[in-house]
Amino acid sequence: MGANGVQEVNGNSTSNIDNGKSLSSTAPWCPPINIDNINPKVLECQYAVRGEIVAHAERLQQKLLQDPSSLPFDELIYCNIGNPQSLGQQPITFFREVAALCDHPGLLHKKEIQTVFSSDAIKRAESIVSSIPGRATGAYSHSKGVKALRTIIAEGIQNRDGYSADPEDIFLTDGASPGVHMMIRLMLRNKKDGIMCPIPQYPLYSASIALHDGTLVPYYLDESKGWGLEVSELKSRLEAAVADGINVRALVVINPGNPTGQVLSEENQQKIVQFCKDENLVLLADEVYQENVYADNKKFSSFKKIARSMGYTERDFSLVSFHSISKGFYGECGRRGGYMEVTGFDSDVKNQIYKMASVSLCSNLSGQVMMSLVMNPPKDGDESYELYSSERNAILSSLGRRAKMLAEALNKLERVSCNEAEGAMYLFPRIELPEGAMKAAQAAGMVPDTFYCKRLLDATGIVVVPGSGFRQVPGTWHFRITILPPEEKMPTIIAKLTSFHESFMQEFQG
Ligand code: DCS
Repeated sequence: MGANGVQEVNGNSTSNIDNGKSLSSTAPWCPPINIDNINPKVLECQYAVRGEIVAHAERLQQKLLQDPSSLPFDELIYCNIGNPQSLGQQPITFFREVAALCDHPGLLHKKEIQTVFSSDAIKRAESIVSSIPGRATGAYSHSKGVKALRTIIAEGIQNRDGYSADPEDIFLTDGASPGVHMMIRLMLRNKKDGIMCPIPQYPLYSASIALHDGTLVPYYLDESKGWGLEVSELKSRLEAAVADGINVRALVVINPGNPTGQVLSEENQQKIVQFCKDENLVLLADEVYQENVYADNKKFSSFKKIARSMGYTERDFSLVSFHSISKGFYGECGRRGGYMEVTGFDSDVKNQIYKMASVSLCSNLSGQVMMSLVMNPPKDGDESYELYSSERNAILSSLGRRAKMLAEALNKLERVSCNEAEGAMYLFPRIELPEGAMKAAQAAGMVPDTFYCKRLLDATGIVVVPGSGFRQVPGTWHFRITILPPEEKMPTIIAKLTSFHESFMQEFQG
């Protein structure tokens, strides 16, 4: 008998019939893997952006399909995830022209393309295709990504920051997420190793730390100061973790912030760099929203630029910066492209990172191509430049207007306060839930902000994520809503949200 009690049965063929019954029917099959014996770290890991509210939304979607009049709304509005094109955002023409030609290079020999594609897209595609070994986006590449594309990206970083970047430090990834996982996996040896993360945070970090069996060392962003990041808070949280016997190895900073939308000032960034330098921590700079800045008085500066401007170099400061094709004004998140720039690590550690990347062979080539386009868009004077910049500006200015409109509406709601989104794609309003709602949530066995979000979904079809999924100051309640629905739909969404909120408050405040 095998350990799981079924191997002898499996060893016999099902034609082994006893009194007309197969042997396998006598002992019910018990799958070797079940919920009680899978890796407990998988159970521990949570990812609210696709959590229970979204699962409920999917059920409602099915219900609507079967009977469109069964619910008090006629469509689901997915404001739970930063997925711009799923909500109607159009891709950037130049990027798609180059992508199409790279994926079907046979077109490059056809005269007709000159009437359909812009000349600079054709030229760019030809140059990219000829730099890819085998001219094939269907082939594996070097595990760090195609060298010529990494070189373009390094030049893009250099142009952005004014400091040099080395293509050998660039690892192309399927979105920023695999890069984050790789670095966390590299640094965490056991539960005693910790990584400092902002609270609220994007749950990729808490999930990855849980999966890799480390400890999340929280530091809190200050909601009353526009989700400010205070170095005094970093210091006291680090000291507390060290006193608990944790080896803190790295600090994560998300700038612009998700879910909080703040854009750090250069002065603040300098203090963060100095803190990491003094405490000998790796700085993990999540900069996927670097193009999404809306506040007039704010601008994005990369941590690489800040560290270099302070005189820190490859030899005395460890910094990993993450970027992605998923956000910005391009929103190509389904294509999965990203990079991490790994600086200030010994070459033997970099070789280990390369080995880890090699285990997955390479990131997808279409994502690599797109990442190179994001870091090297059309320039003034190129045929596509005018269209490119008008598409880019239209998307970014509309996102800015939507962020403002939604924040204003949220701030008008009773017991709700909301910081503006200086950048990124979300608002994270705080709700003071009345005692009655807290009790009703408890009776329903739900976390209070999940209860609010579920009621909102049931009443309006608007899908948002409870603040508890991002963690928050205990006793405070929030939700995260994207600013991505089309601008013309915003007034309807705001009206639905407002009327739901009023009736919710009426129901529970009495
Ligand atoms: N870092 C941050 C801060 C993010 O918000 C996201 C995605 C990622 C990394 C990873 O994205 P990619 O792997 O696609 O590059 N944001 C998720 C979110 O909060 N909504 O949509 C996805």
